[in-house]
Amino acid sequence: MTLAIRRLKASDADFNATLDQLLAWEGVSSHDVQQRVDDIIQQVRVQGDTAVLAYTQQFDRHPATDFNALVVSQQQLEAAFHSLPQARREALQAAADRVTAYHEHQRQGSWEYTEADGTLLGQQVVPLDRVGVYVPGGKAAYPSSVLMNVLPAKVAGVKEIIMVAPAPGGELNPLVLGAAWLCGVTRVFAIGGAQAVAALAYGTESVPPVDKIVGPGNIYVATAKRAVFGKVGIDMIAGPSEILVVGDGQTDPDWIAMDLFSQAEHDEDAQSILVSWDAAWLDQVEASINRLLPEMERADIIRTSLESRGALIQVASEAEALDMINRIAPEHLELSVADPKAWLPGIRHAGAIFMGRYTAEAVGDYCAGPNHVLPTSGTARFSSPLGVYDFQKRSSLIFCSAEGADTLGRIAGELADGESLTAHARSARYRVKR
Ligand code: HSO
Ligand code: ZN
Repeated sequence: MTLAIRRLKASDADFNATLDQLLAWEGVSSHDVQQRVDDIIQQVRVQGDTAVLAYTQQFDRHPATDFNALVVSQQQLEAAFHSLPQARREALQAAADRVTAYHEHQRQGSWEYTEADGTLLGQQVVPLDRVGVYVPGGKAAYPSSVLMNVLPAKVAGVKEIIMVAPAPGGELNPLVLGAAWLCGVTRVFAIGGAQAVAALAYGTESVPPVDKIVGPGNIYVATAKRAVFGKVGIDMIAGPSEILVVGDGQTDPDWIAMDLFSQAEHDEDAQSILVSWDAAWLDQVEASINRLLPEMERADIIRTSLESRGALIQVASEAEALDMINRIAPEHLELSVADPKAWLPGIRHAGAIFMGRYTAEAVGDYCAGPNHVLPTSGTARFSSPLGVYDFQKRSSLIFCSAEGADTLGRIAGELADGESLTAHARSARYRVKR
């Protein structure tokens, strides 16, 4: 059965409306989900471990009868790591080293400068104290995501990293545990869902409260993260995975078909779009898609994703392709063209840019080095990949010399008078030389 992926032409009269519809993604949760999540959070706040255990028994069918059975020890993590085949362990290690090396470039330092009168101004950068990392269960239990969420926090200097991961039926994924051990996660709890997010945000007898929660999750987790935001920081609310490939028609169509599959196989709502000004090549890629699809383990997911949210778009020119990039603001952009560097000055919105024919987006998911937690659903217009800066924060530094206090005291006093804030004015003027 051939796959019915959309073929669109940017010159078609209804193209803009069709594209808008295709890109629309409603990540908002229903009123019903919100109420259940609020209820779970409330129960966890009041009853702590008892509530978390009860929900874990109910939702994850976890056999634990005591909260202690949900605590995963360092010995278990280490054993999980060593239970992996050697090649897998080495690949995890190589990926971890590369991700760490990349993120070390992101570390921001403190800075200061001194004005002529001796007044010093600056910024002191410190890591967050304690961070919670959510790792989903089931279909989306990715060890690579453990690396991508934990390692930037490590590089930032976060001392305590608390990981939560649901264990359906009591089963945890050994690759996830092994990755946690490799990254040096401080503590792991086999809990998930809104109850785990609530436990991390408010703390329980066993789970220490964290300062920020990162990591992807289902609608309950996303809704819970939104609900606890303010009490703790959160990273982002991630939508389904997306890839936009722009091709000049010179790359092997099989490679491109597989790149489109690679994100489509994440889930039915994932989005894979190909743009080119070479119509004959689009036909070839479509033929590759149809030939290769039956070979995929997740053929059904890929089919649904490509048919419901995928597209092959023919544009008139490179300039039109560039417009398309900035309009879509994709999570992943693959520039399968001869001179990808020449495109960079024009690209305003993209989470990660994969440059050239040899750069498969999939290597970025695992081991190139940059983070695979990226802005989705057009949020690349205003946000950036997860990074070390998400685990650092800044304090402003102000030191007034006696002379500086005089200069600044006069200015502040005048402005405070304008706001009728007498104490402000006087506080500043006390330090003004008489
Ligand atoms: N492409 C996903 C990350 C991932 N891929 C994990 C494979 N494993 C993020 O958009
Ligand atoms: Zn992926």
